[in-house]
Amino acid sequence: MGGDDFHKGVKEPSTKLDGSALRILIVHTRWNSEIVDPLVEGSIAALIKYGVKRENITVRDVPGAFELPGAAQRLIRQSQQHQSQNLILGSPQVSHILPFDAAICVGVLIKGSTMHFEYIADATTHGIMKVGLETGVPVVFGVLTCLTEEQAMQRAGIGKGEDKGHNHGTDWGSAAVEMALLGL
Ligand code: DLZ
Repeated sequence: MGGDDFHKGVKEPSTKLDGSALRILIVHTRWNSEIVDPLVEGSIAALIKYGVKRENITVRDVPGAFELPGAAQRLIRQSQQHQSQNLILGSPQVSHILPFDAAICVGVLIKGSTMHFEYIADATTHGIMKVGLETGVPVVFGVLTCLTEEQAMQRAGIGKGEDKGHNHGTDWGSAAVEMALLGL
């Protein structure tokens, strides 16, 4: 470990990922949208790189990070209910509504001068983990918890210096495909 060959971040997956049959949900915040939007774009670019069809990517927004787990849970559950209704009714009219195979929650929390950051970060992190475990659908944690705006911009690939940083959204997109394929 360490030295010149140290690989910071996540390595490419060891097996070829084919996301062409997957349906992915992205829920993102409107808080800090100038940083969140490139992260969402990075996630979508990675999903498409791994074969997910653009029409099978659903993007929804919520006000802030605190709302991410609740919204993700409702949208995942809704998609699962549509599927069981289809199975019961055998209805060809609604058979295009299929459950999501994975979700990505995207947001950016930036520390302020009060305890707000700590409470929201804690609730959001645990909430997102819980949604994944309770619905059985992998939910990728795409929330940056940064001390400064500059840190967040670096992690969205829009840093102000010569080094623009790395867009972590791309890692979240590949994680979603990889985790979704574990269940197929
Ligand atoms: C209130 C608040 C604050 C102070 N900071 C952020 C932030 O940095 N990022 C974010 O996504 N949301 C923030 N919010 C909003 C809360 O997440 C939430 O939307 C509100 O408290 C309403 O429930």
